[in-house]
Amino acid sequence: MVESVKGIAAPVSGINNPTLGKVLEAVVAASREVSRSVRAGPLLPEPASPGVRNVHGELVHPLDIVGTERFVEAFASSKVVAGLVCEELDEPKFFEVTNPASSFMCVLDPIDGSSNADIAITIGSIVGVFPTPSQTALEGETPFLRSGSELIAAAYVLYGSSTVLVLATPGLVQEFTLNEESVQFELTRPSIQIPESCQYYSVNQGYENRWNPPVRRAVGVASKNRSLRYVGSLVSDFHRNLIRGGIFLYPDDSQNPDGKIRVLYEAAVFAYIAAQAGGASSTGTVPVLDLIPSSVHQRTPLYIGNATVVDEINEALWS
Ligand code: AHM
Ligand code: MG
Repeated sequence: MVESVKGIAAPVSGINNPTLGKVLEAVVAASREVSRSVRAGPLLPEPASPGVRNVHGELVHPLDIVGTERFVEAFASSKVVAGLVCEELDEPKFFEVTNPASSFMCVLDPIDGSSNADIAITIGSIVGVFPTPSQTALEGETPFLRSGSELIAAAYVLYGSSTVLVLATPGLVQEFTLNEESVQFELTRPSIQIPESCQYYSVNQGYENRWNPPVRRAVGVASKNRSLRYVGSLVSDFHRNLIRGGIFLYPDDSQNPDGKIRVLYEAAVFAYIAAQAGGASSTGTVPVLDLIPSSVHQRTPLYIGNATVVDEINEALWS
């Protein structure tokens, strides 16, 4: 346990390494600012160059720009984050650190679910933390081409009806809620375990006619006797399913043969968090945590949440 992480109101369990505590401080500092910008909604000033497209060809929302800038600044000034892969940045970024041997590499989706940003619906930030590899030169994509099983911590922040930070460290998932008055995060769920009962399934059912027969079978299994809930921000759908019990599916389809969700800064991060909370995940072929991407923006089909239902989905895909 570290005694204090700036921006969090109590000692934080699960973080025994003060350097890792600094990474968390950077996440807290950036997300508090992003939270303010999210709450401004359409009152957020337009960026200098609106209408830009990102590396994936998607229109960049002003919040994507703010989110990227705040996290990049926070990681750069932490002096403990040596590198960053960000959804909005074509290439990995590298930063000067005090001690490379004890530094970290982060993966980031600064604003997940940005299609919901203009309609006041919950969006979030997603962060994964890897130790810096000692034998690999810190340049290009190579130091990031590793499986989620190497993550040592992960977090997401939800900008919803309240701002919530969920932090996963080995064997422990905690939730903190931002107290808007003190601007401190306070512990609100000290140890999250995904419920054994699976109430909800989350999938974009509108894509049904694009699915192949095994995927239809898998969705059929996952949906049986469950309520459908789909926000369209993975971070929101994941959070509900983590707390209330559920399963999220974003399969491959005829228009997205690799699915839509990014391996490094979405699937692997959530797979790590789900695993620490007793859940599971699959690409439909392998456990997500075993998947080593061959490029930093690679996509994957994703099935994640209740461990029993993930098994049933795998069985349905391959029967
Ligand atoms: P984004 O990171 O560009 O916002 O895209 C990822 C989002 C996920 O949050 C969400 O689960 C998915 O896209 C929704 O996609 P769709 O509209 O195809 O259902
Ligand atoms: Mg995203």
